[in-house]
Amino acid sequence: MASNIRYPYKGQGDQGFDVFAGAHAPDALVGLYRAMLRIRLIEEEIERRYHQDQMKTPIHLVIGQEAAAVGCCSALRLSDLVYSSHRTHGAYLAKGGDLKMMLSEMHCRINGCVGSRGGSMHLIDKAVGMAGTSAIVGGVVPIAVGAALAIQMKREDRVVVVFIGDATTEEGVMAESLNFSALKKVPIVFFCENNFYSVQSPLATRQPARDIRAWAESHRMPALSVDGVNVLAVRDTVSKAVAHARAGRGPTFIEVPVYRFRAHGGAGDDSKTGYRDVAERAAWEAVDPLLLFRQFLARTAQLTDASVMHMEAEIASEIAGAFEHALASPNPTEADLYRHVYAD
Ligand SMILES: Cc1ncc(C[n+]2csc(CCOP(=O)(O)OP(=O)(O)O)c2C)c(N)n1
Repeated sequence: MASNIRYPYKGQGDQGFDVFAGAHAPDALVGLYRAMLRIRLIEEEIERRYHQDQMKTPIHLVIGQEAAAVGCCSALRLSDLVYSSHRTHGAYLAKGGDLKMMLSEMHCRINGCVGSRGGSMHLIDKAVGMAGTSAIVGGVVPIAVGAALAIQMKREDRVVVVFIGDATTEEGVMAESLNFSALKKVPIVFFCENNFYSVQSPLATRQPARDIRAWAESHRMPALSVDGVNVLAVRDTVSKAVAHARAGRGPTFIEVPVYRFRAHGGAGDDSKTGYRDVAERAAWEAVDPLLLFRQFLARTAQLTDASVMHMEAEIASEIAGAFEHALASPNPTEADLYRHVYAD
């Protein structure tokens, strides 16, 4: 099977928590775990209900990639802006996007976060800086660069992070965006979740054997790699890139190796179709970001089974309430179709 997979490597995930933990209050560490757990449980409930066909939207689950979203967004301020591609759920929730509005959107209700026009691939919540997403691979990247340019021109004290996948680095607009950002030193972080697949095509069938990080660096900007299953390492690396941008020193590219435990789209896993090895997925599941961090927090006496059960119950109740809210929400009317339409 053609593959450029370099991870998981020996000791991944577990090796790093001690290194970073000292910089955080224990409450903050538990908060990061809770944020990842919340995304996992929301995703599992979406997956569980998806076959009921009440959610009228494609979905791209982030189960397995939670440490990347939470580590990244926890390094940002509310006023910072996040843009993302089609795999939106993690970034939206980690940036603080409203769950009820997200689920209403996924049920095509008028009180959805974009008024039932976008579905799961277009989650926006401007109140928390979740600024824009696009289903067109690479489409959001120049929009994010433009937002960073506007911030620079208006001398605002904020930064932009754009979530992209490994396949996005194959789009022409990516080279233009890296070039322009490096030239103008706009305050942006390119956050590349490399999950090694584009739909069902492995990296090796799409790119020559190259190091994505080094490719980005060749555009004359700092480029870093960070262990995407270690929430603290991700947070630390993004914090450095954000400080660099805030200081007016321009963009940073971060490559974040991760693995999606589910299919490219929809519910369940699609490994049985043969495009990826079931054993490969199992190796990554052994370094599940939630599992490793929970083990670390238990070992350092910051989390107990009872406290996790309490968290799970609280989150389950929030999720049930949010689904109830979405299902009880009104559908758009015909008149709603014409709102935001400016041409005859
Ligand atoms: C311009 C464009 N080409 C193709 C597609 C179809 N498509 C949707 S998602 C996807 C894979 C994108 O992979 P990646 O950017 O690595 O993100 P991932 O899905 O792995 O998170 C493709 C090819 C698209 N939406 N837009």
